[in-house]
Amino acid sequence: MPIVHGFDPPERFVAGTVGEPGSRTFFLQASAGARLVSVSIEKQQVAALAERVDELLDEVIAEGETQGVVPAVAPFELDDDAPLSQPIEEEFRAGTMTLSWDPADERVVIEVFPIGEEPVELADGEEPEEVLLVRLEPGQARAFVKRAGVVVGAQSAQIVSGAPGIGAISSTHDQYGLITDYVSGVTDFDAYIASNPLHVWDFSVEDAGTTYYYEWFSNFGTSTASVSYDLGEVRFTQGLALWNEDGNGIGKLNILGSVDGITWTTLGSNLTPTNNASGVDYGADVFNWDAIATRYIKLEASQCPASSTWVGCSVGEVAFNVTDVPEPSSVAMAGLGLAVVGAVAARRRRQQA
Ligand SMILES: [Ca+2]
Ligand SMILES: [Ca+2]
Repeated sequence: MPIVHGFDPPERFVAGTVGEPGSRTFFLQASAGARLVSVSIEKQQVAALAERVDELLDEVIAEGETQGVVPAVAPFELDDDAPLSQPIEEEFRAGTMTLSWDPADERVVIEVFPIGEEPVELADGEEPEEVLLVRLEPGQARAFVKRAGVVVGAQSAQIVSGAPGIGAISSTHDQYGLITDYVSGVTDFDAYIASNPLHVWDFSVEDAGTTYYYEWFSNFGTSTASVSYDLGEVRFTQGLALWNEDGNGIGKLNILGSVDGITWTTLGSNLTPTNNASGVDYGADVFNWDAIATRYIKLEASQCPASSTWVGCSVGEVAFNVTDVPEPSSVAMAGLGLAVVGAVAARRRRQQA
């Protein structure tokens, strides 16, 4: 018989890290009472698990056959940004994981098998030596997902082609023009996008004699342009939100990612962002890819403008879906710093709104 580390439900089930950025080890950790089980896991597995748990709960809601409430997003009171519990003693390294819904108890059931002990690799009659079996209430499962996926803004941007253009490239990643702010590294990406956050259609605003830009346009006469965003450190990305400017938006889009800014991987090609109506506040298009370590993300825009007669490419805003598991201290720091930026942006929001 395998050793079953069972939790039904755990008091706590989180993914977290130990170590410095760049050499961090990821763990899944379940605990109840005095029992604490830690399983080491790859970043990619955390991302995949979080994504599939979210999808599973969405499907359960869509089927509408539960007695209890299955929350659409993580209940606020279940937020858990605390570090992993100590002592962290690795029980095993995670290999295959299974995910299912138990309709009788209304639990999300996660099984984690040790590497090399996956049921599919064992001969008939053999059993895995060990398994972590976690049965989560739906709210707990959403909270697990929330800890894993947040919206993040770039730290800086570089215009690769189409420079210098008109406006400010920084206004495409610092939340200027967004009607609903997010707290970078803290706000849940899916919940934020689900709220349909709009970007103002205006190009700029005057405030006390100073012009503040909301959008950036490439040089007049350019029907292609390229911009590279720097997340400031290697992050685990799985998508981005693009607010495609009204009028001079991007017709076709390629997205590339890189850890060093030299070697690029294609994350999306020949994409078609929404051709937003000119003179109307506009929402985001979300483009997803398989989670990958990236520091730089490049947009290659072509077939600009989407609808205007003024020849040029334009970006309203870009934000990234980051699915790593930041240390609580860095979450707090990022939240603090960007909350201040958000407050400034809000003050300078267009006057007529
Ligand atoms: Ca903007
Ligand atoms: Ca505009």
